[in-house]
Amino acid sequence: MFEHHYLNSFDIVVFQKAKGDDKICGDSYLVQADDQHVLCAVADGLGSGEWAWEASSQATQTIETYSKESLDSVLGHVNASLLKTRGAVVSVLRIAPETNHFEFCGIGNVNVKIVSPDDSKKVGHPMPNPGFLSGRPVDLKHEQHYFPSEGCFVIYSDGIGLINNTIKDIAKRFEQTSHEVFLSELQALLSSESVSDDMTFIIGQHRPQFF
Ligand SMILES: [Mn+2]
Repeated sequence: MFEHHYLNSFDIVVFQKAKGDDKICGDSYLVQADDQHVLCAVADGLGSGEWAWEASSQATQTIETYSKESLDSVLGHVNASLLKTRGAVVSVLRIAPETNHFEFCGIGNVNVKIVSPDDSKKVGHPMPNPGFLSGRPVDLKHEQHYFPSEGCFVIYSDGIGLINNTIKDIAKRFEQTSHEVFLSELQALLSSESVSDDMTFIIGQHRPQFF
């Protein structure tokens, strides 16, 4: 499954695939924008199939409902909403391109990386909190960092086993090629590198010159 979004000067591509021949993907995602922000979230439901999907889709619906609040508060609502489910790991990224900063809050193994177009510039590395959300009390810290102009972000579930260096190469290719070429390269890479799990991969680049 592929999707393109052009939101608030961001060019965003989503790739999602269920584990093996499964019909239901246990991951869910959300991509949305308002005047000042772009928000992306990936939730990976514990286990697989319908139960996993139930938890992860509940998580992204709750994020959508509370998306104006601080991200630790958003994930607090998500936690409460997952009480009767198996639970999920979730990461939420909210970027404000005009003020060059981003907020991040995550729990568990959904990775987020920020890549600067200019390698000499330092960018923050968001770190998810340990654990998962299933209605039990959790300690949620949220972070704020600098987001570079024309910077790139990726957010992906653990069905994708990509390491830091590869992410930089992927971001470069996203900048340099058409979406079609990019997606075929990404699929080839994922079929060689990924583990057997549901996978969701979202990449976005700030491209103010296009809008
Ligand atoms: Mn997973």
